[in-house]
Amino acid sequence: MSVGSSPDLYNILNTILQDTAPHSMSELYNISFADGSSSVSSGEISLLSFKDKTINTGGPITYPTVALTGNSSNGYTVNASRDTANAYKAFNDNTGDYWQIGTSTVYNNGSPRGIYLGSTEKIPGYLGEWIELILPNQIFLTELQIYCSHSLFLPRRSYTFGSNDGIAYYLIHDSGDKGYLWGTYPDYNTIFTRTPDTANEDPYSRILIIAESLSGGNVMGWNDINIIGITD
Ligand SMILES: [Ca+2]
Repeated sequence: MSVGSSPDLYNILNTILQDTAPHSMSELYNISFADGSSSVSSGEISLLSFKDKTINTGGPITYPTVALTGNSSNGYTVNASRDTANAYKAFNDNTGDYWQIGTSTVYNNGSPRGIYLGSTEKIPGYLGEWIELILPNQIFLTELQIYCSHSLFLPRRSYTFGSNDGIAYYLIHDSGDKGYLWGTYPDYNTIFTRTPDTANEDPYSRILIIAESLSGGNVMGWNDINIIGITD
């Protein structure tokens, strides 16, 4: 649905109520606020939660917009190169658990620290373990954040691809080498920000992250990933 400039939730709800077309509660999942927060959860609407907030229409939205409870959850699907049973834990909004991207036999914990020892190569020419989020809608990626419990586990160099069919992948961003032990922990770290050229690039419903290198560690986890984007 389209809304006017600087709408508040009451206007949106009024629009829905007065519109003869059926509306799904899931439409409300995509509402984010200018202060960075977002709502709604589980189809429940709390008018209080929208009080005094400005709806950020057309602004960046953090995906998934709901905490995933499985690899196929709420219209989202998570795929990963390993530890597949726990892949969704990178998208469950719980920083107390994680998807295990590797161990010291996958990414070196000796010298040189964090280089990839495996042979996984989902995209020809890009070795490294990977995780992919399939969204229910297409987005133009604007930012990628990863929460790790130690800087060792953050990707040192990563490649982020977009796809709409799981077959053809397009490189969206090459982080370059961010250096040994970059970032803060335990915390969300911004892998990159970018300004999409929406007139000339395609939005994607699949976002794939390949980690070419980390900084090291014995058991490396990615506790939470925020995929941030705009829809138009
Ligand atoms: Ca988690």
